[in-house]
Amino acid sequence: MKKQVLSSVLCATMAAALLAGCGSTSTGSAAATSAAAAATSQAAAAATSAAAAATSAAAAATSAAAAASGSTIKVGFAQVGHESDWRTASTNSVQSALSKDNGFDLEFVDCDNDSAAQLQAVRQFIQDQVDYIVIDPIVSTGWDTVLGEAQDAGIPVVVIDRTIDDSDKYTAWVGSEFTNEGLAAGAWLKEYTEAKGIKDVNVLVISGTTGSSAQLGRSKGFDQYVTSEGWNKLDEQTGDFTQDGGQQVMESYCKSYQGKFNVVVCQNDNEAFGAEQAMDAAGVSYGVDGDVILISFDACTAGLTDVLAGKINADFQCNPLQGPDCAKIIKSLAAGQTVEKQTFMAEPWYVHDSDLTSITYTNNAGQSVTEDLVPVTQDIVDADY
Ligand code: GZL
Repeated sequence: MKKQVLSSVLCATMAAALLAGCGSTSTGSAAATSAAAAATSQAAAAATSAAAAATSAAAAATSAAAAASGSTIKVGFAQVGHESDWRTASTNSVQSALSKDNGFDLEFVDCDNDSAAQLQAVRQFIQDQVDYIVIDPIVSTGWDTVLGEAQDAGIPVVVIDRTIDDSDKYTAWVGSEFTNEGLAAGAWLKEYTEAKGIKDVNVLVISGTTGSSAQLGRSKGFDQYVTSEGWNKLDEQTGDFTQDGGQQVMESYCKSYQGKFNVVVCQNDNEAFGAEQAMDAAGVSYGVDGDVILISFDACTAGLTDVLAGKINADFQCNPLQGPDCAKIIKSLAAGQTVEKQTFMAEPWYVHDSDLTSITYTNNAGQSVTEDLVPVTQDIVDADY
């Protein structure tokens, strides 16, 4: 059944419950992103627990309606893969929000970081005549043809996390402003090196999956500071968002640039864990008491644990919990309502030291923003995704 007609009670319950929780904002501009990103750790922790409460409240309301209507919403989800802690949290968030109890029949495909397999999965969903398709696109291009096929089949597409940059034939997107993540990292490094009196900044970058919007945005944002501050970026190679990838690249860097670098930027926590292993083996000290400043992205639980321990100096969160928003969007569409084209996730910037309390930078929308830096505590680690 293509359309799920839900009672106004269910929609009101869903809207109230989910608006209380998942820390996202619906906006056409990045302004709300920067405001939301200023959320404190307590707000983030509260949002996490509220999101859990919201999801269970919505489940109760939705399962009643689904039982009453006797139908469920069939959804095909083509996930990037299983490359990182972040990805595991993303998969769990979508699977728990689009569960049978919540009125969904979810067809899940792990595309194992293979773009051809991901396109094939979407075409299979079209063949299976699902009601909706959810995609987390491995790379940001090559999508217009298959999205046109979904459109011709009358199947709305919801994109989560990474962006599709060569087509707008999808109904909604929920995710992060990746360029702002890179800009925030650059703004923090500027403040940090100035406060520490570090004049020569020699940077090595371990980037994410080449061509993914997360990699493109983080590189674009950080490189604006490399240029404006005159930092010396010695090299940038992809670690493909994996721990093995981060370790292999860092092993090579330790040989090629021995004694020449004092900053390592890893575009996700799993790469940072691999880089730590390689620097340990090479006898290179890093972190708040080391010779090398280590910057990471995602701020997963294990990443924040390393920030608390002083191994990672700063970790720029990328929020993986798009499940509740995804469910809310699909339920709204099933009820014949319109939805925002873009929904940005709220995401704090975490640091070890508390001497710097905020950063000010010009975000990707050209606005000057000031955002909190959140010193990591055990409570924050315990409340994380
Ligand atoms: C970013 C997400 C990235 C994470 C990585 O939104 O797509 O992919 O930063 C993950 O950990 O593998």
